[in-house]
Amino acid sequence: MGVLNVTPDSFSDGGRYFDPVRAIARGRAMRDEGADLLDVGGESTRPGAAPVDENEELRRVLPVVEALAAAPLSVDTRRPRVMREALAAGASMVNDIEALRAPGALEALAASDGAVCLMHMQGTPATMQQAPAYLDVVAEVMDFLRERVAACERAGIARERIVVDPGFGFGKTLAHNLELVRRLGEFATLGLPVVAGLSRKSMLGALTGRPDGDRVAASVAAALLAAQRGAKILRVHDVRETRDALALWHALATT
Ligand code: HH2
Repeated sequence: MGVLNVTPDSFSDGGRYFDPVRAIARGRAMRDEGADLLDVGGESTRPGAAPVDENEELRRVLPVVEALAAAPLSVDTRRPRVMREALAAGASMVNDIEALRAPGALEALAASDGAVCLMHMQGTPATMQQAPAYLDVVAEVMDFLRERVAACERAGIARERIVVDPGFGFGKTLAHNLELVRRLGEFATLGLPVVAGLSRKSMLGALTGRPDGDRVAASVAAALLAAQRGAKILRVHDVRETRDALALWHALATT
């Protein structure tokens, strides 16, 4: 899954693809590099980010979704209206960091045949990194995801349409993130495809001492480690480099 942030302020690529023409070109380039899915977002959710106006979010994402929706594409949003309009414009999946908790979000998905990525987050982007706390981060994240899957099923969204994501960096300390990577294999018990989004995140900066523009090597390593622990969808900025690493692992696994 290639990350396409149509925002002026995303943490690692904010502003680079804010112009829709550049965003569309970047989406096509990521597909050429081997992305099976693009994730188009119009609102930064980096720690401390302020919410974006709904009309502004639509203005950012819709032209890009329309231009790229001939192949699989998800829209990264928490807003039911953006979900509905993006699905109507051809998006095949909604990627929601709030796991469809906004009023009307379950209904927006249920009224479509789109897929959904349910992500765990403790708190909100504005405050989530202030004091994240868990007794057992893996158990609590899995309990939350189980509950959201059940809510989806009650709303009429079949399991076949659902993927889950532990939400690296969303209300988690470095120790929590490392524990989630270490025990990512346990998420297989949910019986659904697992998404892992570690690309360029601050935990990689904390471990390497590198700024967000210089975390490609750590990101590729993180993606590979997540894949080896069972992640089926890797949310990455650096598609070509991640593909190369996966090619090596697959060759070793299949020869
Ligand atoms: N991470 C970000 C945004 N959306 N969605 C899922 N499912 N999983 C993630 O880990 C995830 C996500 C944050 O990264 P990015 O889009 O690069 O930055 P920003 O939120 O600043 O736009």
